[in-house]
Amino acid sequence: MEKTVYKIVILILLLQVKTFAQADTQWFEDARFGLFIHWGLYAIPGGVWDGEPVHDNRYINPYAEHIMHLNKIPLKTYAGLAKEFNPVKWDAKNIVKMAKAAGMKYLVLTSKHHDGFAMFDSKVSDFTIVKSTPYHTDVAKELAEACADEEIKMCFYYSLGRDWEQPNAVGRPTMYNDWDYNNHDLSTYQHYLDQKVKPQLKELLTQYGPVGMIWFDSPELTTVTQSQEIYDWVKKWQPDCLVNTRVGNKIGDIKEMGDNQIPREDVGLPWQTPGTMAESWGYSLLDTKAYWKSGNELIFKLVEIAAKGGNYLLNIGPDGNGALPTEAKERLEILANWMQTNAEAIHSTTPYKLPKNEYRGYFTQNNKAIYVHLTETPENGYFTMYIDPKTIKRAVLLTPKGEQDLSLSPSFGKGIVLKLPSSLPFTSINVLKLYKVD
Ligand code: H79
Repeated sequence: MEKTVYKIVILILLLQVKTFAQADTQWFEDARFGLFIHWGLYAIPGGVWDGEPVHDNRYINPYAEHIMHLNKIPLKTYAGLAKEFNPVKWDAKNIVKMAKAAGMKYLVLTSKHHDGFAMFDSKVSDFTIVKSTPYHTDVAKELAEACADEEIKMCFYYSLGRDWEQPNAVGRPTMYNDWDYNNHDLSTYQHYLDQKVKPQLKELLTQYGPVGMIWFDSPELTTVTQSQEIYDWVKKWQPDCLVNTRVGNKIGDIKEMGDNQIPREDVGLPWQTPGTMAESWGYSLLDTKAYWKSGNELIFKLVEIAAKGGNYLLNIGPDGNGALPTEAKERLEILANWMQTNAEAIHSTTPYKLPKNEYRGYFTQNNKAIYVHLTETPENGYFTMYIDPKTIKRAVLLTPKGEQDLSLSPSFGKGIVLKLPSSLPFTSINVLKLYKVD
């Protein structure tokens, strides 16, 4: 009897530790797909300064949003872009609608990129869209409201270790603003955290309703103590707000992969791949046709990531007028068209591992079904799979007109044979749904 009580007490204690120590990442894992928006003053030059494309031998096509750093543009000159920032074509509601149609469940706005410019109403800085542009509009608020209407989680990107407006944001050599300032004293970094980062994070977490995630970038030389301090600071204002691992030092709730990096297999923890449609994240005139991934390629990436248990955070970069490049719109439409039929094979699914890797496709599952994502179409018109036929009660193809039944028969050994229709609805990936026996 005493032992039982003892066990129960330990169990209760363990459960509490779990609730306190682990953030609830369920909404994030169910989402699988989100929209990244890189937008700031850099959208105006779009990678071209004084008529010259920005050049850097370390890139295939230099990032337009890094132009201030790559060209060592003095802050005073760069800040002059703010006077030209009047994005009359910006339409927050429409962007959120497009994201919703594409099956994206969260949206991440660059509230402050490396240039240090706030795309929200910040009282602790004068370098903001509200104070220093003729537009005077809090676009973060517009997006947050539109997201609330469409039940999309609003999230904010925040450049942590790099801020080229700040003399105290000292980091790795050559990465911070050493063209305007002559401060190389790393000990001043804490002042920057105290005077800009923490107050701005407080604003982001108190002015815009519930925030799904703070998406930190470039921790640079942030120490373990500082990463923990920033992580705790976010939780202080919104305990449910998730933090990605780019807060630094392996701290965070969501494992952030490298930019455009997809891991070989499921990494176990909730994870995310941020990805571009072309090269730059911000709007770039240098992103010519050669650099754009096709809509179908993006579908392949979404499926690969979902099948490995991760999330795809796909980026768009509105231009200086606030308009989306036609290429980005087209791709969002292709994704929306695919998701309209196949979203159930992406949202709220987990990876399904074939016991024998006989087919090079991708698999997801939920309680009701296993989804086979056909990355190649068998030319003989049949699909075979190593699985106990007694566990599958029905097989269908997902089509824009609804589920189309497929003839399902056991194989000679342990497996099933499905007859595919002569024409399949999608040129990218077609999804077979195998209903599990209850
Ligand atoms: O916001 C997007 C990018 O602008 C940002 N992360 C995504 C989400 C990003 N910042 N830095 N990087 C990506 C990697 C590039 C770092 C650089 Fe370099 C350092 C560019 C120039 C110096 C290393 C050395 C890479 C190229 C040369």
